[in-house]
Amino acid sequence: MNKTRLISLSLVSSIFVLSLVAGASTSWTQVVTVSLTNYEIKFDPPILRPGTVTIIGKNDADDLMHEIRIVKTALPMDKLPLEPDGSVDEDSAQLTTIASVEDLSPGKSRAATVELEPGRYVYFCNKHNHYSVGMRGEINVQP
Ligand SMILES: [Cu+2]
Repeated sequence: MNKTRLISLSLVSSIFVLSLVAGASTSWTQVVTVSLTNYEIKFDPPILRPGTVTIIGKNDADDLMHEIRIVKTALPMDKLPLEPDGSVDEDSAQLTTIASVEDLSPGKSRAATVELEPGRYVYFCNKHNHYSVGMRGEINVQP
């Protein structure tokens, strides 16, 4: 093997490694766990990168059915428009649902995958009055 051939081989392998790294960064999926207990909802971590996010909802409550809803809105997390029963008005023009994991029975887990763009999102449980008693929070997607 002469010297020219060696150089071109090492160039090829460098390009191959670079394309592997680039491919990995575009297909990287973030995994977030959302745990729901009796009247608490926790999003971990609350700061995410833009791109594909798999949200795993885990209902750790004793006997309450929960759900997870993620919306895009300009409103503060505690000022979403409400229905008379204290649940969030999901049809309001002031919010757009981005993802949801509905009807999570106690002891169950379920996942949803969503594409998140940079910005601020509000998440909550919208079973009965769970939003009004504090099952809500905010996440930030930062480039
Ligand atoms: Cu709930």
